Amino acid sequence: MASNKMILEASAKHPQPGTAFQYGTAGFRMKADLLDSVVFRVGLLAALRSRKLNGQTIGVMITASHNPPVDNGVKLVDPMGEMLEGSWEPHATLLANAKTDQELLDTYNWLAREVKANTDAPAHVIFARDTRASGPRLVECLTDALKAAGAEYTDYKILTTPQLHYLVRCVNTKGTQYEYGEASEEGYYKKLGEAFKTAMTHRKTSGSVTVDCANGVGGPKLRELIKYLPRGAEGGVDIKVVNDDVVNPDILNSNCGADYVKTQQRAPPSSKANPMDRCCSLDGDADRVVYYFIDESNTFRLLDGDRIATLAASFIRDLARGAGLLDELNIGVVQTAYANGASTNFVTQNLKLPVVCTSTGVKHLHHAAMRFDVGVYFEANGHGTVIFSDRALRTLDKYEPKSPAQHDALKILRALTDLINQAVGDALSDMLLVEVILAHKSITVNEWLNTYIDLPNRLVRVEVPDRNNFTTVEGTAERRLASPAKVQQLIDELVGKYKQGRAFARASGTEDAVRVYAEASTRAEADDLASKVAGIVRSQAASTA
Ligand code: 16G
Ligand code: MG
Repeated sequence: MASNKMILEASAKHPQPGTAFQYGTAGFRMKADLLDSVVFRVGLLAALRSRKLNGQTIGVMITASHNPPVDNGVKLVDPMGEMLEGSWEPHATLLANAKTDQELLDTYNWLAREVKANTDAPAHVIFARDTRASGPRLVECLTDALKAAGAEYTDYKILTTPQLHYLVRCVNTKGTQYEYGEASEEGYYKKLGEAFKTAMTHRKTSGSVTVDCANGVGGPKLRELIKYLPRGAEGGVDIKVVNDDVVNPDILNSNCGADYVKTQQRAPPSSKANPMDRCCSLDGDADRVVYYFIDESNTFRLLDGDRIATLAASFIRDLARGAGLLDELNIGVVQTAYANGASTNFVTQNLKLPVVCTSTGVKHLHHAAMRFDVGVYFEANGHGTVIFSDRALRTLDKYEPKSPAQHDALKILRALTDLINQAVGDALSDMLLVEVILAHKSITVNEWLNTYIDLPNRLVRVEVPDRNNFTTVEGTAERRLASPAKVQQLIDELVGKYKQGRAFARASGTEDAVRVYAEASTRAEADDLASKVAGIVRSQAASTA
């Protein structure tokens, strides 16, 4: 039973450090030293959220993903394993910013009345953390809150972010017609392992895949998953695990991992890969993956989230056609404005599938993907998954194949619905999906790359005095600026001068900067466009400061 006195006493152990916090695209994230009170308060909110949702289980993940080891973060997971509902983000911010213990208690009780949650009703919370040194301390802050709020909880210790999302969905669907899987870490491996085996029937991967685990939680979890997967010789896959040292927490995300590879456009310096070897990198909490290889002329070649999306969309479309279900299933692709224009053209013109563009951040893409029967969504940075609607699952379930070929295609499609994490983008599951597709299409990474040619592009980070001066026009998926005045007009006039030119600027949701993206038909033009748009942003930022 929760009591005001218990919350006050527990809160006194975790005072607010006088910092202003904001629940952003990836929850709260910053220097771990500053997070004790934040995590405590997130615990209170998790209990409230569970109570609001009739005692359904809410997840709390403690991680700072690809950030440096001194950082940490915390985010909430809703009952079906999706991100916290947007309307609750301001509640998290409000609790995190209460200055004193009494103000926190008052805000908590006010919030409970506001959302109509009974603070004495049952509450269930499960949580996990990545491998950061600050994790155990932050877990104590969390459990202090859950005890004080009278919530029942389970500590799943160290997990990848997508594993926690999986567990939340399993717990909440247990015993229903939507039962997602066994609510245990082992259940996760078993589900992926069996689906992979089925999807690989009569296929084999060529060579091996080297997986850089960013020295994060993905390393030990991938080693565990491998025990459930058939090897290459058995019609499975040979996986070489590298950068999986989690004993020394200081090397997490250091010169390796998906973020390094994507932003530096190079393989980790530690890589021993030979030309044409298939490689991929996970990020620190294993919810992002990008592929790459070094080509025969020793040039680094990246296969990012756009490439995974086009590969998956083309495979699924072919399977749906093979099964005789192409007209039954509404398949679509969701991207952000950062997707290379060539990938968008490939999907609409070659695959003849619709593309939807949304704002940056997984929750926006996930939401848009839910409007399709099969929604393929990826950010260029490697966050993404494929989600199947209930209608799609029912269609696949009851369909009677009319030929052996249809039977085979249907079998693979059904296996994909289990292989692909339906709750959230999952690097381990996405990596297995790519391996399955490459085996089925019997193509190399080079052939995958040559499916279409990317437009040259450039991303520039512009530091500005106040990024909040840069707002976007609603409904444009952050592709057009509403303010500062005139800035969009200047960008438009400029873009018109470049062949296949496209450029946009938006305020980052995670740091104090404006990001500029530009693409054009040649490298020189893309670079020139990006630097000129950055120049416009800089001068407009200065004039509004
Ligand atoms: C967060 C988002 C990521 C997005 C990035 C954009 C999640 C889990 N993470 O890391 O999807 O690409 O922010 O950062 O949604 P930016 O706003 O600084 O460009
Ligand atoms: Mg991540």
